[in-house]
Amino acid sequence: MLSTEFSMNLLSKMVQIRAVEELIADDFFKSKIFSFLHLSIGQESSAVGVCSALETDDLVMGNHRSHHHYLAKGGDFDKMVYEVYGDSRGCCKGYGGSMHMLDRSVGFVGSTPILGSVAPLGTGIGFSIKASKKNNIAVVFIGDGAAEEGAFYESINLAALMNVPVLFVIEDNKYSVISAHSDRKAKDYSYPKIIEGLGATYHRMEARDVNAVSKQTKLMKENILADRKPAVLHLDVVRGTYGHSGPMKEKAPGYRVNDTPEFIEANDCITVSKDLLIQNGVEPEKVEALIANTIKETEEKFLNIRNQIKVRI
Ligand SMILES: Cc1ncc(C[n+]2csc(CCOP(=O)(O)OP(=O)(O)O)c2C)c(N)n1
Repeated sequence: MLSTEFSMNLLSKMVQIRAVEELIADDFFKSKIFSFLHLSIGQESSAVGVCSALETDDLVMGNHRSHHHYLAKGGDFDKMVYEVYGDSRGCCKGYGGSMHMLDRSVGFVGSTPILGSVAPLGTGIGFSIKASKKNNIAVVFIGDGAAEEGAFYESINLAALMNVPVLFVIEDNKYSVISAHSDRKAKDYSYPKIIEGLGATYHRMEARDVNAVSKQTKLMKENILADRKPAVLHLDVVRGTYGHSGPMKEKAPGYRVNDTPEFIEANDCITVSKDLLIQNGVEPEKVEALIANTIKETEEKFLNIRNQIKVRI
């Protein structure tokens, strides 16, 4: 059972991530953000839940959509905002932009937008952890589209062969840009058959409840360390109303036929996690105050940084 304080912290972290991404999206056209932008809005619970079960020395990598991974692992807020704007005070000195998050001090060892590349990197990082005899794991976040790259399967195979402590987290928002699973996968495609067939443990769940994600990650980390066997945590997430990339909201896009506004709202991870806290006895006023304070603090912090941005051209 997770403590109320722990669950409130998870909610606050998700709210912080969403608030800063909404501010960045709003500012995108008004200012000179040259970076590509992939928002994690709607998917915050996967990053926050997973990272809440990790220690600093568990090394995490993300992909092209990684603001939430970076902040959830404890990455420096100011350096992230600077990086998105191309400012030299950013976490990659402003050279990388939104798709290149990095904060080694908290065990966030990078994000890479080359789809699938994160998988072999994750196995390599896991191997370095094994070689240094630490009781930690590597964790890589990979989208459902990127998890179709051959490199993903090779990396699981190698990790299983060499007993590498690595957790691959598939963040499955159902789409690869605008292609749904049914457009991309053979009819009988089976995640468990493929992944377990390669020698890894496989678990699939919805990521709406951040606490459930946290508990499952903790369990899988323990098993990886005990069995010295890689694992795949397959998280079903619901992307918010923003498009695949960029700062624009999509209005009833043809490719997201089942993701009606009502469905997206009902499955929103912040709403679901907030409602669960209240159902478990936390006073609604306390939860609302936490959310309001987090948004206010995030806005103040963001504006403070935003006003000092020097754009690198
Ligand atoms: C090797 C490679 N091919 C194509 C792209 C262009 N691209 C960027 S994101 C993306 C879709 C990724 O889908 P998924 O992995 O499911 O992640 P999501 O964007 O849904 O979070 C594509 C095709 C790329 N970055 N790298």
